[in-house]
Amino acid sequence: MPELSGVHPAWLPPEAFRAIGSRRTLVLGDDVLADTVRAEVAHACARYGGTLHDDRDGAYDLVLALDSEAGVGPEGFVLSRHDGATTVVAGGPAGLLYGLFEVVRRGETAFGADLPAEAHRPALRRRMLDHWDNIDVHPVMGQVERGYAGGSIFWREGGPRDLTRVRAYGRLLAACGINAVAVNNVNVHATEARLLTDRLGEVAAIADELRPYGIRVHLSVNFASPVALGGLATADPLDDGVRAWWARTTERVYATIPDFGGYVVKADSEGQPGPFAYGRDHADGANMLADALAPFGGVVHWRAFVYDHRQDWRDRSTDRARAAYDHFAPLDGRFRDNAIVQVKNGPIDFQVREPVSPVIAAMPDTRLAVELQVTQEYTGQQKHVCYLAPMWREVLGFRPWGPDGRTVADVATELVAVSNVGDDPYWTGHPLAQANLYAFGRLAWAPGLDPADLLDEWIGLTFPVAGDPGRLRRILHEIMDGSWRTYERYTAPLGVGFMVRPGHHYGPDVDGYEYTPWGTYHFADRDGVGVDRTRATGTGFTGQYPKPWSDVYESPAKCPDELLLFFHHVPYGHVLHDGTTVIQHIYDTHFAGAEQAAAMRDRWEKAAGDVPPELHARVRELLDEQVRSAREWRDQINTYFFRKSGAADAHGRRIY
Ligand code: GCW
Repeated sequence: MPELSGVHPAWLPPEAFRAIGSRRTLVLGDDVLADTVRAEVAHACARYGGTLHDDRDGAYDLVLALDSEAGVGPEGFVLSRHDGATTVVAGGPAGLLYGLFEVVRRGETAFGADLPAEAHRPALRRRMLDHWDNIDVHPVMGQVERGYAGGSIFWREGGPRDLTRVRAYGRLLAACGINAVAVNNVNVHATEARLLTDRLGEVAAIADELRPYGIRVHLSVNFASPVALGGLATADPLDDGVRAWWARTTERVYATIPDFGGYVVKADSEGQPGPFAYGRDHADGANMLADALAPFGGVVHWRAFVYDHRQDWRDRSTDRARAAYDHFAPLDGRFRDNAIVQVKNGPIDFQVREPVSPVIAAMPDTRLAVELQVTQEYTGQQKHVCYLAPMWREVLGFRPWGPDGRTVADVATELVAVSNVGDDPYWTGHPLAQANLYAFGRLAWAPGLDPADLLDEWIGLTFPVAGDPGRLRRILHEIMDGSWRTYERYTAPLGVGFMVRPGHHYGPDVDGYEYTPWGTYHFADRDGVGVDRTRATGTGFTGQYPKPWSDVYESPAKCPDELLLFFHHVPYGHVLHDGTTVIQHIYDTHFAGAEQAAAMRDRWEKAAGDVPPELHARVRELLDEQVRSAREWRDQINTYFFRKSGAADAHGRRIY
């Protein structure tokens, strides 16, 4: 448990271990993860005066032991307390580790009142973070694509870096339940492609650091590797030579990293190579890699983020929202068991508000991973406070087949997210963005958890307050609980997306993408705004949903307001369910959102004595930027729609 100088401890400051560290603890088990648990306890005891034991005969305050018959799976554990002893009985070594962190989370309460046996096990078997890290620094994208927290924690200036921090990272991830990490960008450039072959040692070194925390390493690979790295004439997935190349290459990977997790692939998407060049489909491509990985127990994550990024904006028949379903739904049933189709939560691209992707309900015979974006590409780029757990909770709890059907969390076999971590001292750039990383892991473990409770957990661990802990908690809840909706208010009205600056995606630019090839349009004209995706008169996208949603979304009267303009093109005078018109809603939400951003900044001032001064100053500076940016959004959006519609604000506020 490296304590790193100059690096914020996030949700594992030494104080988080106070309750354990001052007690007598018995740890039983003899594998690498049990060793980690022992090391954690020993470290805490050295600080707080408790003791670590390995002898069953004795009186202990905390017992952590293994029992494969516990009935909670290899990662689960049963927690209980009676007769003055708290017990964690784990189904496997990983359960021991997760049990320890559950006790950490509870702190003193874990050693208070008796607790009847509580079984804990993860809802999703793989809980994975994808890094979009490059080895080289890209002239436009920087080192981490869509990274807002500095450079990569894995590589610096073209080579591997000191990995001490990666061990600490693994520890943080294990403490919130994450068990897999893909280390490199899904856009696999020439240098990074070699991580599969002659630079594999760099991946092995990362795996060594993460292994003690139960985290397996995955690698993004370039589909054209047989050509680029192997010197073959083709990367055709049905070609015997190509298949043999992948089999050989994969065998070498496992010889070096025996617990390697598998490959992540972005194919035929935004210019990445894929099976289409050879007249093959995504199942052919994914299955070839799945076959290479199967003998070693590996998996391939094959991304469904496939669409035409060279669309002619004049072409009204192509709808980017339809693309993933059109490509993948017909392939259901054809993917191998160890090929996992990885679907973004929404049909477009991580916008602040999107419906749930219809692909999730369309592939009953395929293993699906749902992909979220923790890095805040479209949600304020870690300059804005935007606590995303409420959005993810909505996604995971969405019932594609209606109120009596299963949820997204029931359908998905795993949850993946794009990491928001870099080499920044606070890990995530914005110190409060740590909460998103924490909440992602916890929701992947237990999708039913309440976002406000998760925030509470995170606050309690991260800010051990000397003074009045209630005040800081209150302030952070006031700032963060509703921050996603606040961000939505001052940016994206009623499900319109992509009104951002092209390229870097920060700040407003209403028409920035309107006449581009990217397929992300709002179609605002003098009469109305929104995308007609109905079956009756539009692109037919609503038909990709099962009932009742195919009917709900089809009807402008039934469609939830927050998605109205995602599914319909309506006049500015269209009346929403709350009685306001669309244009008045745009004005009202943008004025309110900008005001709420300013109120966040005022609240934060009151926390000045409750957090370290540098952290307070960093957040204050960022809030200044958030307030400035929210005003800019307010004024550009309001002015744009005022000029288009000519409709005055009912309250006569200033529009330019
Ligand atoms: O959101 C978009 C990003 C790209 C990213 C792509 C993807 C890694 O703008 O930077 O590429 O999605 O998910 O593949």
